[in-house]
Amino acid sequence: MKQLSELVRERVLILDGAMGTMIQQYNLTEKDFRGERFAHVAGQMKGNNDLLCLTRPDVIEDIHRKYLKAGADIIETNTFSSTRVSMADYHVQEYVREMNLAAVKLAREVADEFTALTPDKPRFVAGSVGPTNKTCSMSPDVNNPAFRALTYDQLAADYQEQMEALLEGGVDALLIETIFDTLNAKAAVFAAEQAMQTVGIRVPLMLSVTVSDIAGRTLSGQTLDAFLASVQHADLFSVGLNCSFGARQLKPFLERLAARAPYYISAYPNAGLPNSLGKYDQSPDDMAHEVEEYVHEGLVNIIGGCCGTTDEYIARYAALIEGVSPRCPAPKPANLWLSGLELLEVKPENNFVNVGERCNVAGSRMFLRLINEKKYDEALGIARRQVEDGAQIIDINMDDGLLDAREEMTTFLNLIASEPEIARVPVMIDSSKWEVIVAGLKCLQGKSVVNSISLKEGEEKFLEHARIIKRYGAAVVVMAFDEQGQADTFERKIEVCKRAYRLLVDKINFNPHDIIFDPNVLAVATGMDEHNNYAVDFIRATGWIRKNLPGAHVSGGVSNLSFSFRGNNYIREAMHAVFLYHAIGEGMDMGIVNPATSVLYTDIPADVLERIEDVVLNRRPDAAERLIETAERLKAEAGEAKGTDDKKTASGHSPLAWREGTTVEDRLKYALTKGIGDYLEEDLVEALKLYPTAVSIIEGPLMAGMNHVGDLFGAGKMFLPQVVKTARTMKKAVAILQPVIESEKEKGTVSAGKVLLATVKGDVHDIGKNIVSVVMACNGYEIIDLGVMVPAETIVQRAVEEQVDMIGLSGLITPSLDEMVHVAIELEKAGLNIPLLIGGATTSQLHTALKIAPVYRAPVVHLKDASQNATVAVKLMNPATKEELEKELNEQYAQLCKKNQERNVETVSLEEAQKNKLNLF
Ligand code: THG
Repeated sequence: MKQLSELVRERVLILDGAMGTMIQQYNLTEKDFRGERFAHVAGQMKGNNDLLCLTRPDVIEDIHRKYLKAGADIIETNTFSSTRVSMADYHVQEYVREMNLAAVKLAREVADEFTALTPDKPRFVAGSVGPTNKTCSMSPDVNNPAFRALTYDQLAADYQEQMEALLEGGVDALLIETIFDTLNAKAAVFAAEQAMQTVGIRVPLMLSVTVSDIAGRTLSGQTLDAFLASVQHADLFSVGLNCSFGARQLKPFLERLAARAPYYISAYPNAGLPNSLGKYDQSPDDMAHEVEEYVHEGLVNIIGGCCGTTDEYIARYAALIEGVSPRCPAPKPANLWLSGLELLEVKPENNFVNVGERCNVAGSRMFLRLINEKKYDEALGIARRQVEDGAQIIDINMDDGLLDAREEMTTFLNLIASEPEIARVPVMIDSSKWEVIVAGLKCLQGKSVVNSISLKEGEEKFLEHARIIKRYGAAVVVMAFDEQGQADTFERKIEVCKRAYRLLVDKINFNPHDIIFDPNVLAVATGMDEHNNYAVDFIRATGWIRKNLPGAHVSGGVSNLSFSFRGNNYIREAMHAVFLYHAIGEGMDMGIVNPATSVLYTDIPADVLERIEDVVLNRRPDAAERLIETAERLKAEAGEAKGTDDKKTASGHSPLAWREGTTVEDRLKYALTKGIGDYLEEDLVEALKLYPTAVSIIEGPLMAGMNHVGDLFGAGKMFLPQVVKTARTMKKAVAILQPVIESEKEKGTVSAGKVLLATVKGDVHDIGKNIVSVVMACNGYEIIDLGVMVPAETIVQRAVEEQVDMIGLSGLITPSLDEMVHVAIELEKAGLNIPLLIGGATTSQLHTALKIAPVYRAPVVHLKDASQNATVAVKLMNPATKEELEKELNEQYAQLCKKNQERNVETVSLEEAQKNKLNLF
């Protein structure tokens, strides 16, 4: 029988369609989901599709059979959420192993049955592994962006448990799908390797990403190029895209992926975009028509369907692939790929990559002080400034005797993850402590650089560490140290680097492009003759490495060179410029530097240049003395003139154009959009003089800023982490205004209110709701978050007890729409008149108008995305604006109902789907 890896070279393969859409057709009840066995488990079980493998195996088997009949070559196990962490929502986490085993058995038996009928068309089973219900890269806690609901280790352990069962059960491939956070995906890839090793079976590994905005980024903010760099270490069979949008809208992103990915490409889009009632109503023929373009343009190797697709859709595919030769994977990258939220490709032609050195407790007194005092905002400012100044990577070092380096590294990297302007670039994890490096690797969704490893403790330790780095998917700086110590001559440097290279490449198959040699930049002009040739030896070794160790890069800590000239920044910077000029000429393509340096090689006066080159190139024995002389002369001349550093604030934002000659409204809007908190205090003090109350500042300029953010987001010009960051800035602004609001309250002025939030019964998706909670809390509302799967009775009861001002209902899946209607009916029955906010991917204004608003007397507002909540809430809190809003809503709803009678189904535009994005999860 042919293997998957053979067949994929012969033709385009067909994957099955959605499991959830099919299950819905069986109209199963709570009882079906529970069976006898889970009759007494608390909470609701309806919606726990994976449990059906145990309670209604006949249904799942039937679905598999339908997809195989429709022509699927590969069917997926019904295990998308069969991990401990996801199943804990239903209190059945103890059964995950059994669920996975049962799921494979069901799929395996039907697939084998079909293979036996047509042995020339073998059928395969892919173990479905979803993203889980938690994200490793974002904090669900408003007050603590460094917090994580789930750690890499917990997640990897849960994945491993699931994957071991899938492998033991006999899957032909593992499909890690609907990836929205690359750190989750990296934990899954890590777990897959562990599981395959433990079980002793290797199967092809398939990844499938879901993009969540029209700019083609993942929910955690990465571009697809950056994603590819992040998973480059994995031995992948295929990558692809699923869910997100319909086939047409997904195509540009698929093209992007197919152009770069050296793997087979899969695509399984939704059946178009959801309509206003949350249904996918693209017809099988329409969808097939769009997927046909993928096939005929040679974009794909594997096609299938996601939300809204059924066996009818898949049945159309066989005709599409006939006679079409499959796509060949793109060539393997011949450059170093690194990533933060964006890709950094280190190519020969872009000659030099700046690594910012300033986030180093050993290399910056200011940074050390800030970390010691836990002033993380300001410490982040140093990182942000470096990126603004042109750093393409930032080095982070927390090695200090009095710090818990591991904890500080974790905290700082988690904080960076919520700062999109910083997280844009890759991180270099700088530590001499191995456990700090590993802790760092577990925090980063991008492909980072480990700084560093060396042969100083021998080959075994060196290779052990390199293997682990490879498994976590990072590049590595190798210092030219060995058992004898630091290599300080040309001969020693090349000997050590050559040995390290051969070990890495030959013994453990380390990607040569991922190796960055550091032949040791050591201080010159120290007064010791043995040190005079250090720079020359470094530069020569650089040339040798670049010629003789193909693929490898050369970097170094440039500022070390000038330690003898501490206190004279101009001479130091000029020395660095001279050193880099010569080293880059020999092929040094990275360097740890102060990116704010302003001295250019060509600007150094001839006389000074000559003396510096005498030192750097070791051209005369008295070079050091002569340079010291020059340094002293320059210092005397410069007098009090100090370094350039003082002009900027610690946070890294120069007091720039945006603050000058602009109105306070403009400045507040700018600060909110960019997420800059530094000047809020002074701007708000100014605003308080112009506005009657603190609340009116929130409602006015601050809300205008938030609305602007909403617009930019809707237009695909901002992505989620940026929005979350602006919400945090809003929180800061509200916190500054809080004391004033309190005093206004005493005087009887209205303030923010109390909001109850809940994901409705039957639904466990809460990322969108949590974002709403962050945004509202940032706007000064008191949030009572009831969590997920909340029954209507609980919502009514708590709303009464807590005397809330409004209730927000969230849901992702289609059945939640009905549940929301149910909640509204219960609120009505209880005689309540508390406004209702409706949000979530499948919700729509039309559904709200047709189904929810009519059953409840209070205003029911549909919100397209989280950024709207605060604006609407403000209106609801003020009786006058509330009345206005109610009138507006009534008119809008009446119109919608009328229009709907005329034209039954209305499909949302891509822009609208995009606006829904915040509620996608
Ligand atoms: N190779 C590799 N990694 C490294 C180094 C290296 N990491 C650390 C270091 N060396 C590179 N980073 C710095 C950072 C700051 C300085 C030097 C190297 C520096 N700082 C000022 C000083 O000490 O005078 C401090 C200034 C201040 O306190 O603000 O020079 O070689 N792989």
